[in-house]
Amino acid sequence: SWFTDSMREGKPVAVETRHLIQDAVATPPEGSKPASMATVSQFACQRRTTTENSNKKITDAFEVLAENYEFNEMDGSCLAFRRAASVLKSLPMAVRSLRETQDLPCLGEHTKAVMEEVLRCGRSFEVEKLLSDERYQTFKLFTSVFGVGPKTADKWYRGGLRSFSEVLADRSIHLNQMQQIGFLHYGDISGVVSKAEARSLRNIIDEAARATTPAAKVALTGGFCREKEFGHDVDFIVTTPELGGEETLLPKIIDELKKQGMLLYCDYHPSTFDINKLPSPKFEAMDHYAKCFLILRLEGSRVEGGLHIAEGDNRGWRAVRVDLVSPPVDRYAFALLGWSGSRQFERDLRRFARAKRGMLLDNHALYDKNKASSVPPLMELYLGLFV
Ligand code: DCT
Ligand code: MG
Repeated sequence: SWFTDSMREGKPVAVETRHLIQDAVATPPEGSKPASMATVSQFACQRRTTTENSNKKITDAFEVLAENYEFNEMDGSCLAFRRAASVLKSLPMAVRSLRETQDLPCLGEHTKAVMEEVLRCGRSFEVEKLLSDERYQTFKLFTSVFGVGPKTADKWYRGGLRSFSEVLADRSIHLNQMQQIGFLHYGDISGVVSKAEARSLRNIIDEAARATTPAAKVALTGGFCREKEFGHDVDFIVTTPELGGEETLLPKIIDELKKQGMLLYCDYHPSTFDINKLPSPKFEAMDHYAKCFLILRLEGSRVEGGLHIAEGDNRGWRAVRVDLVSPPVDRYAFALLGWSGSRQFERDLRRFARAKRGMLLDNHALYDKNKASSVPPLMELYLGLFV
């Protein structure tokens, strides 16, 4: 590949990927009224992104509506509310009036109406109505089970089911393995994972990877690499410096975790990645790297400060969701960029690449349509991983 060729030839570090990212995440220049809402970009990747949120009341309302649109598979409206929430989250201050938001991007009539109500009354009638709506409540409950999406929730709801006990008692329902395990560990998996638990899992995955493949490297990604305090799972990228070595990496790590008695569930998907099929003409939600969706048994003794579980729970362990993805090392930078999140940031980074740079970005590559060639991945990231 170009990557190993340029390594061998000692070619200078490719910088185009970095420029794209730097351009994309650039804050407004000095003196351009950074606090002004007029300077806010329509691309999440060009906005300030912190974990602080000065407009939580409004964004919480937007997220309930977005979630309900997701349940109803109304993708356009769902995206509109997620985009609007993302814009408001990026503001350094609380919005006080609708007038202040007139120059903000991604706010339509509906989002503005909801926002106005929250500003005026402290809540939205539409959201309150939804929160007490039986269908919304039931979908929220059912989709909180690992392996249950809006389609299954809809089927159960239309079958007249409203609670877990009704689902479990219904003999006409066949739960797949994922859903069975989802119910079995429901209390643990529907709860959040703490930063300390994520750190402990990082050590566990690191040890399991290196026990079987000494040169293997593990990187924490997803919400915890964005400094989130809590997450619904813990995401890792694992690879080896040797191209091709990644093919056996996940099965070996899975075996090791099993040997240690930690593996409660494993859904492994081998790689379907084919470098000759790049660039992908259409963005696909899931990349082609080998990956596995796991549920691990995490011992409290391995977590600094203890497990994040209910007081009085004396089991000494909990179940946690862990995702591992294993790209070939020359794809590492793109995999890391794609898995770091947030979802909105990733979506807009791809949109920015296409609309503003004439480039196609996905978790495998950055392709320059103008030059009809792929842009080499960030060498610094690669080097950072293996020094
Ligand atoms: N991702 C994406 N598009 C999606 C889903 C995920 O680009 N539709 C990327 C961004 C985040 C990363 O994959 C991991 O996904 P999650 O674990 O779902 O997100 P997270 O940011 O880690 O959030 P959480 O804390 O809830 O796990
Ligand atoms: Mg995550």
